[in-house]
Amino acid sequence: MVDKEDILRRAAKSVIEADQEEAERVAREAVEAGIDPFLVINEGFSKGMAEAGELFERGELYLPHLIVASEGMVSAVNILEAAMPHKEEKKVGVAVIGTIEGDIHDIGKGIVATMLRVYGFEVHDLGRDVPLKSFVETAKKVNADIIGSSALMTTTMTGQKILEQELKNAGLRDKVKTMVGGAVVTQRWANKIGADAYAENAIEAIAKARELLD
Ligand code: HCB
Repeated sequence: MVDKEDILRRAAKSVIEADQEEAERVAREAVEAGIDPFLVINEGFSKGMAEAGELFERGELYLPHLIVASEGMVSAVNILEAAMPHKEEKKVGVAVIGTIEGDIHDIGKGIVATMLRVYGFEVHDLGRDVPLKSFVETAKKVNADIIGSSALMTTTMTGQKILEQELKNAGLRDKVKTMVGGAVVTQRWANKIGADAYAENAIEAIAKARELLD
């Protein structure tokens, strides 16, 4: 019998220890045991990544370790995402999502994109290091209802502010809602730059995106 708490603990540990094989094993075991894939991502792998980030900040863990840890988390998340059921049959809205230019962090953005898909959004994921003009052009092209931007660094969060202005310049700001997120981003930042919503995690992102479209 697979113990849920044990799975969550092992998921976090596999990221901290940058053990890709164990990360994939834990993900597969979680799927086989029917444990909510999102719970495993949020309460297991993401917690491990947050702890790895703290160790990195304190100089107790180095960048190459973080890179391997990220690869392990990405493959585990892929296994879990493939097991997520589709919750909505009807299309809820059109979302454009990406990580702001200059920023290559894309794990969290990827999770938000998947969750939006699971909850019925048509998602256009532009990837990472995305030029601001691509957000604007894609939003126009696909007639987006919402743009979700992700920034993990203080140097790139300013791009979210410029994006607000670029959308105004393109005459799109009244037609599209904006949502911001990423480790360094806060509700205060969202208010300051005039974004429509801030989401701390993927679950909140779904709730906020739905609220904005209502
Ligand atoms: Co990176 N890194 N990193 N990093 N990194 C951070 C972000 C620091 C905070 C670590 C630190 O110093 N404490 C720091 C930024 C400092 C700052 O500006 N304040 C940092 C740095 C400095 C760097 C480099 C510059 C390091 C270097 O080269 N010297 C470099 C970046 C180069 C660049 O981008 N140009 C770098 C590189 C890396 C990797 C490659 C090793 C790896 C990224 C791999 C990848 O993404 N493919 C990495 C990682 C993994 C991290 C940490 C440890 C974890 C980030 C992560 O994936 N978290 C991070 C420390 C931290 O965040 N505490 C560290 C897990 C996900 C699930 O959480 O917050 O990203 P999330 O997403 C959540 C949430 O925010 C929300 O929902 C998601 C799911 O729940 N959300 C949204 C996210 N986007 C949203 C968008 C929306 O619209 C709505 C909600």
